[in-house]
Amino acid sequence: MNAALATRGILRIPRLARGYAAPPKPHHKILVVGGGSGGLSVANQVYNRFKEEGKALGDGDVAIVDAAEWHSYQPGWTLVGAGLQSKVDLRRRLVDLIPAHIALVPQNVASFQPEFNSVTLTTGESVTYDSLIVSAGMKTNWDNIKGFSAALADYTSGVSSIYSYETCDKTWADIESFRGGKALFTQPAGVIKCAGAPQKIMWMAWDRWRRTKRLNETEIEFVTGMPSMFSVKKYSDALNALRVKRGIEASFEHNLVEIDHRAHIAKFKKPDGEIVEKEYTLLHATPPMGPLDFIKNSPLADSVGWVDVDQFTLRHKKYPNVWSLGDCSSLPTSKTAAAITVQTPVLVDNLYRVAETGEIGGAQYDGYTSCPLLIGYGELMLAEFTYGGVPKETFHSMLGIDQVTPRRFFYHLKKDIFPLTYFNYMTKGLWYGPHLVTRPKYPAKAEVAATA
Ligand code: UQ1
Repeated sequence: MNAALATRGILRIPRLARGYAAPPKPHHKILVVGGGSGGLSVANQVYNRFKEEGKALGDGDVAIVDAAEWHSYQPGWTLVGAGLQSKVDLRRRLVDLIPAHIALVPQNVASFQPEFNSVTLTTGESVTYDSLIVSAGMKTNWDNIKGFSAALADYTSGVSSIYSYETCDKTWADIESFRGGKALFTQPAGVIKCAGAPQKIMWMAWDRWRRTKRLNETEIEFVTGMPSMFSVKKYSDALNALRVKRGIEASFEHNLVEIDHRAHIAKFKKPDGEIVEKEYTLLHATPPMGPLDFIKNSPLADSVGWVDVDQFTLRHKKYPNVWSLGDCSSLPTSKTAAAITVQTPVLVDNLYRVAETGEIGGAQYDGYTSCPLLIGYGELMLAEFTYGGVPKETFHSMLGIDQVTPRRFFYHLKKDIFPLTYFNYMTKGLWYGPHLVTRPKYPAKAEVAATA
């Protein structure tokens, strides 16, 4: 274990930026676009896999393209909003997370030229590759809600969001300074990352106000653009029952479109176009999200703007040396870090076999994703499911536990274990989610349509 990384943030040992990464070159064998959870995991796993097979790549053969100075553990922002974590402990300088054998191209991509195995950077330079892996994340469209940015910038507004590093601590400040009134928690219509987070922060606020005896003067409402509490019926039913039990109101298919933070009014649009106004004292809002423009406007995109990959192999449908995982991909599952832990080894196995034999192997992604639903201090419902919203619960198969029942152990997984495993294992390519630290093995050839 890298002692410097492991202890940073816990013992708070200050240290200088180290600049581990190898320097960029005009051509890299494997070019990874994005230095987030997916990019770091996949770059390291690809390098490690070639090495394990005795085909070690040279220093800088694998490169990550990303201009970001910081890399954030985004699943931790809910913990910050709930007062359980300090946000500075949840980020690292990106360059410090990249080992000496992987290069960092500290620029952003402007466009893709897959016919020429080339990407063009915002500087105008191009970089070529043998294989391209796109793991660039998704865009947060703050400005699609009128008045949102102005409300966030005013510290007296009572409006906050856990969906950015800058604003996640405002959420906790607002929860703590709340003295009763109406609290609204919103979720937009459409695809967002971690679709459970908009309600996790509501459950935590409810529990905080319960413990500090502020619930009597308080009305809470979950106002969501979606038709239900959650996309998987099993968990959705349980969450809805919990909502009723806790006396929380709900409005479904109400999409936040405008915040007037001087008047303390939020405006919602219903599917029929009707605008509904709600007054609030505290508003936790979730911005709408979507594909990044440089991907949407590229030949790699599907009709929506996601990188158009096969949902099982993660290989691009048109360009065979292009792969994608994580939030920017077209994979029809819920966008989470947990999903990336299962997508990464599948992508790596397929890329490795294609590079070595020219033929794809039998590694197939089943759509696994997870949503650790914080519902209070010491309580968490651990949703895990595959394509089609079919539950696939790790601790059910191991111990026969139904994960719809909240547990303290799940809470400690989310609060204490996952942040540690993230920086010590996942960003180094050593974490396989429900498989822990054991790399899953896949058949060399695709089994014919898995005959039942
Ligand atoms: C996981 O591996 C992971 O990454 C560190 C998470 O953090 C965001 C998760 O939320 C989950 C659920 C997993 C999956 C791991 C297990 C042991 C179920």
